[in-house]
Order: sequence, then C-alpha cells, then structure tokens
Amino acid sequence: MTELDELIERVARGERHAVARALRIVDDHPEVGRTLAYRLHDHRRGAEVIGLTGNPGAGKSTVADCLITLLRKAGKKVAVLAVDPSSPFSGGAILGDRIRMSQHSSDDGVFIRSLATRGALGGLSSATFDSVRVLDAAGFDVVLVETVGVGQDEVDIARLAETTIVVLVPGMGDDVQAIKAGLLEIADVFLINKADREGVPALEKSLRQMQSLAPEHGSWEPPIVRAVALRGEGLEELLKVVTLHQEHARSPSGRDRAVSRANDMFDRLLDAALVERGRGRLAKPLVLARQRLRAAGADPYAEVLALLEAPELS
Ligand SMILES: Nc1nc2c(ncn2[C@@H]2O[C@H](COP(=O)(O)OP(=O)(O)OP(=O)(O)O)[C@@H](O)[C@H]2O)c(=O)[nH]1
Ligand SMILES: [Mg+2]
Repeated sequence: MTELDELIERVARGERHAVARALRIVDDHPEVGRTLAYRLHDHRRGAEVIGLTGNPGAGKSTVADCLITLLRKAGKKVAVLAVDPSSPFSGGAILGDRIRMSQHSSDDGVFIRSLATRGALGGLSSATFDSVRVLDAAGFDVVLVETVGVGQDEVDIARLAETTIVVLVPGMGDDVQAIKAGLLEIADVFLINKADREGVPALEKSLRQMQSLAPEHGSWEPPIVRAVALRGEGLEELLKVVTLHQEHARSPSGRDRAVSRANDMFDRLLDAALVERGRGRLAKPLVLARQRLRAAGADPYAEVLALLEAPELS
C-alpha cells in the first residue's frame, strides 16, 4: 500500500489526523491534493455543502457557530471551511474564527479549518473544492463554507455549494447599493443578520423589490430569514429553510443547478488536466462524458479521469 492509499483509507475511516493531513496536502501541494481528490471517488458520501457568504463582519462565523450547535443536536457531523480573504484582515479573521468556534474544539463531530490559498484569478481556489471532497469522504454530513463575498468568490460559492446563504446586515445606508446584483443570482436564502439593529424592514423591502424585478429564479424563490446570531435567534428558522432548499435542490425541478455544478466542476478539472497533459483527440469521449453528466449523481472527477484514460487519446 502506498502512503497515499493509506491516507485515503484513514480519511475514509474519519480519522481526524488523517483528515487534517489530507487538507494540509490539498492546501500546500495542490497537485498531490488533486490526485487525492480523484482517488476519493469510491468514498463519496454526498455531504450537504452549504455556503455562507457576505461582507466582512456580517456575522458569517457567528452564524456558522450557531449552525454547528444546532446540527450537532440533530446528530450531524459538521465541518467548516473558512476561506480567508486575501486582504490584510485575514490574519485577524482566522484568529477570530478560531476563538469563536473554539467551544466546539473538543467535539469529535466538528472539524474547523481555514484555507489560505486563493484561486489564480481570484475566487475560490481549487483546493477549496478538493477540501470539500476530503471532508465528504471523511463522513461529515454537512460542510459549511464561509467566504467573504468579494468578486469571483460569489460566483464560485454557488458553484461549490448546494445551498448558498447570503448574509446581509441592516442599516448600511443605501441598501439597494449594498445588495449587489450578483447576490440575487447566487442566493438560495437571504439571511438578515444583526436584526437587533435598525433598518430591518427597509432592507427587507429593498430585497423584495429587487427580487420582483429580477428574472425568474426557477421554481425556488429565495426566502428571507431574520436572525440575531449573537443571541442564537432565528437560526432554527434558517436551518428549516435550508433543509427545504436541499429537498428542492434534490428534486427533479431543482436538479438543473446540480447538473450545471457538475458540468462546471468537470470543466475546471478538465482544463487543469489538459494543461498538464497537453490536448489530444478528445471530441468523442468528451461528448459521452457530457451525456453522463446530464444524469444526476454523475461524478465530474470520475468523468475527467475516464476521459484521460480513454483509448481514443494517443
Ligand atoms: N449586534 C449584533 N452583532 C453581531 C451579530 N452577529 C454577529 N455579530 C458581531 O459582528 C461581529 C462580526 O461577526 P463575525 O461572525 O466575525 O462576522 P464574519 O462575517 O465572520 O466576519 P469576517 O470573517 O471577518 O468577514 C462580531 O463582533 C460579532 O459578535 C448579531 O446578530 N447582532
Ligand atoms: Mg468570519
């Protein structure tokens, strides 16, 4: 058994040290991490991936903390990936997150990890995607991904998460400006946090106005939930709504998103793999792979792997 095989076995058994080591590899040595991610194919378990995005200080970590508590009560194992902004604040944010969530640090069913790497073009790094795969294989039922909603991050979080929660805060002045148009496209749920502050009705009103002007969001209208995460208020409601969204996302009418996520992952993996190996005669196997991806549950990692091993390739 190679060292990597052994690590994979131990990750799949949910051994904490192995999970930590695998995540470190993914973050520090992305190429090895990618190999690891491919080889976790047989250990996929279908964790719920929930994205938390919003401006710095909106309360994402506080919300994550509350969600951990609720999900643990429901008997679920929870992992949190905090993706640090590439801003000078990141050091402080990591420390803050660690301290806030430290009450869970002795709980074996909770795993919290900050990721340092950023994508080459901004946005989430492929290490973030691969890390989710590691945590899924390790048996975490829910993976929360916290990211500051800047630029490409917003788009990427919707590509990674089954459910994206956009955290907003009232009283930020010009609400319509604070709610960037892009957020409407990615939000499955709006959370108005710090609802103990003034300006909640105004924010909710502008949100609803923007929603009514926005093009159809398919069969799911993103609900608006209010919370005071600092006091743990409104989080049960948030979780209820997230569960509803998960059900929707896994139903036939919500399946499009999952398929486009799989396709997107496929493109990312394929691009990376082709850069490494050079382009070959990919047309036919590529078409077949895309057909398979149209079925729910197809694994983009496995498809790219199959493609690279296709006999048509010289
Ligand atoms: N008044 C009030 N303050 C809150 C609430 N939730 C969080 N806060 C405070 O807001 C500050 C930022 O909270 P965080 O959870 O660190 O926010 P964040 O979005 O994770 O911040 P970054 O990771 O730095 O982007 C902290 O001081 C929290 O105590 C709330 O519901 N009401
Ligand atoms: Mg935070």
